[in-house]
Amino acid sequence: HIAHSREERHPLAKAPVTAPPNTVDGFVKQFLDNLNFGQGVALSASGVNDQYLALARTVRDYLMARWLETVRRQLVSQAKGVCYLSAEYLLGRQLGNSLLATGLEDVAAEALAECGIDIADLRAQEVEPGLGNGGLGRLAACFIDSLATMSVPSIGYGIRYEYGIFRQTFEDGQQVEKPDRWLSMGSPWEFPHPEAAQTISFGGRTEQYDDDGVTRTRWIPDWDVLAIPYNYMVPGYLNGRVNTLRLWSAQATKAFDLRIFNAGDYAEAVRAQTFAENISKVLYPEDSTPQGKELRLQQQYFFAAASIADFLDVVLPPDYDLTKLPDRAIFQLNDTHPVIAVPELMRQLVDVRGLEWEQAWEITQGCFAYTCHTLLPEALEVWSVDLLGRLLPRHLEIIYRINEEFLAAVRERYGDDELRVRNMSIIGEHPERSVRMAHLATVASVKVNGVAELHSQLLREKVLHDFHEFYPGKFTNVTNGITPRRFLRLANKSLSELITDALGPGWVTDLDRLRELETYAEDPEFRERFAEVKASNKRRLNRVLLERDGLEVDDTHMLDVMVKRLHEYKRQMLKLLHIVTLYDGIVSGRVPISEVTPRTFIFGAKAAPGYRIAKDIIHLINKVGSVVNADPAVEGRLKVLFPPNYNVTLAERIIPAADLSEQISLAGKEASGTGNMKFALNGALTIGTDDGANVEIRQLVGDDHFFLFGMTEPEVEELAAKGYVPSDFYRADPNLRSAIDLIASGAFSGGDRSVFEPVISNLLYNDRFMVLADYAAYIAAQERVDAAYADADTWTRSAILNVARCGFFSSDRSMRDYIDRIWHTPPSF
Ligand code: GPV
Repeated sequence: HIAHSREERHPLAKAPVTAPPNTVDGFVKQFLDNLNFGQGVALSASGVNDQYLALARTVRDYLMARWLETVRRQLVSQAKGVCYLSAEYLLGRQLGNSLLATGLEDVAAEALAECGIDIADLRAQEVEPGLGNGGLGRLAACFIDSLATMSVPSIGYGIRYEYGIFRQTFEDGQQVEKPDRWLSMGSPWEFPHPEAAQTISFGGRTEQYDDDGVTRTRWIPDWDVLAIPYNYMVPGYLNGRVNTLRLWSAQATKAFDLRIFNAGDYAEAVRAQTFAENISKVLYPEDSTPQGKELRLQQQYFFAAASIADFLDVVLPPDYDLTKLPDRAIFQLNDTHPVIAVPELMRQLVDVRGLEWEQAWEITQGCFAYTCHTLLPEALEVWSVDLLGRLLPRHLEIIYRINEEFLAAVRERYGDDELRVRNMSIIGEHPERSVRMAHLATVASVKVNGVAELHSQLLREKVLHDFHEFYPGKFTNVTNGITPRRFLRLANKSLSELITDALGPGWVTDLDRLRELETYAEDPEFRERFAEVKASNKRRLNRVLLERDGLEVDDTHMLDVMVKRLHEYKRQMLKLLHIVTLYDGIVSGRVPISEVTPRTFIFGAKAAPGYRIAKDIIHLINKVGSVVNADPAVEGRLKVLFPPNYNVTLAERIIPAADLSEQISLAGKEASGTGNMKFALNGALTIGTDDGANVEIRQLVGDDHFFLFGMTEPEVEELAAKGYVPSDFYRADPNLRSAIDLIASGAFSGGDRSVFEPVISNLLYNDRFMVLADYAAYIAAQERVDAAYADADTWTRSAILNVARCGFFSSDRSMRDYIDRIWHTPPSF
């Protein structure tokens, strides 16, 4: 246990911990101390990495008093708090955010300048912790930022992957993955606590035993590993609060070596260690498409069990009355990845702490809430009973019993409606017997939420329809959000200054205040300043991409951006067909070059390493780019840029520079999207389908300031029902046919027609996400974009209105919704 209320003996320890003086001199002293005593180098002998690490530790020192105080107050108040359980946190760089949260940006820059150091060089040294794949992981990072800023008692639990999302490189236009060695240059933001390790067990069998006349079950596992907590600070914005993110790292136990491997064999013992430590070695790079790998289930149980044990044993005071747990904690399940925490809490309560099953189940059902992030059937996690039973035999028994009682209740309600029972069962039978984690999560949770209005509606009406009927009131919506600290204030300093000039400070934590910009949209001088901000962000992006990748961004071009994971349903192919159509128009002579709006297209996208067609599409984008960019007939009016390794750091540079935001998923497939919000808040206009949070963006900004196109979700359903034949669209539309034929002809593959044949036949004969069906509408919408962009001043007005009307998408608002509808955890101090 944390030293729960121990009297400090030394008078110095009784005094509150204080931060170093908030002055340039104070900062210099702390920095030099960290450099000399922490890094062990003199300033004159120090390199950039030494200096970066010393700077990081200095900012940390300023946060420390607040962190200790936050922990102390929570210990005293025992207020209800949120345990956010997430397998991913896509944090982005820490230094800039910490300087912002402490209000030290200017002091630090000046202090370092006095030491002859440009702080920008040190910022550039930081390798971002890429402990997530995409939207889901970034959402978790935004949420913990908002919780800290809103002073909500909360702790984030997750995995400290030694290797985060792979570093993407291109070789001859094809994606090649390199390991992300993010820890190799030092990790100044983390605090390991080996003394607070938890032992996590796996495998073995269960047995029943007699406990004073009561039959109980115990689990006799085969092997175990240690879970070592690493704490990270989560600073609130200028509010003196610092919450905790606790990430678990796997380490071998002695018992482990003995049990599975022969003692005395040194090489075997080391192999055992490697085996154990594999658990937190690497982030699985599949976004929305779980592969059902054993190591992944190990990861999930590892962090879920460590987090539950940590909360019960370390965070709660000793002898806590566990029947009160629902008044003290809510475990928020970020998708199904942590759902194994449900049977784990049951096991803790029943097997370890001796509660009755019924009582334990009531507690458990009061402590969990589940967020679903998808509609794609292949993204709904299932674990084969075989695998789960081998790895976690006791948990499988618990899941079976939960299911038995649940299905009994279903039968009681509906009679012997066996079809319904089969559809709702936590256990699926086809193609193999497996545990449906979304069903388990739904049964166990107080609330189930989708992540945008349309998504929540489709969950209720389709994916989890039977559950909605069975548990009316359990389902709710919380539309996603993004933190305005990182994605506006930090990423777009010039726009932030313009906003502050107009509105004064305060909007950063009260984003609805951006509404007040509406009147400024009518002010020509303000519009001019806004346009200059956009242009300067393009120039900054040009500098970044030039240095990073040797790519050039022309600040007179419209910047048309599609950045997100590469997924067929997101339809990067549709964007590419637009580009090929424009190019085809020029080279065929159908469109005079003078009529082509100069555009730079930027793509950013990683593909899961085993996702063949996604990698082919990356290859094709790069090849189209090489041809278009080099063709003199284009006269530089079209440029296709695909900087490799799109990540949070690059997003912070690209998004503020964008004019046009591409949000073109097939309606009904993108649960929410969050990039869409980041672009709109930074003054890009959206071209988008009626999908995910696009729907809400359009409702807020208005149809005149949003380029809507494509089928609606019901229209998609209708087309699917009557039988979608993509080649019909190919035959009927000469522009589409010509663009596809151009790719098929080998024009982008040195004449080799075989290279992109799989992409082409996938489009013509499969096209699961109906790219061809939406092509004509998309091209027409892009023509409306060109026409609108021709009137620069009107475009700028629309851009300002996008900023003014998107305050709703602050993750502070998302957190308020979770608090009001699900958590009931009021702010604390
Ligand atoms: I499931 N999402 C993700 O990034 N990874 C996943 O494994 C799954 C969902 C995304 C959705 O695709 C986005 O629409 C959504 O905005 C995001 O989660 C956050 O909710």
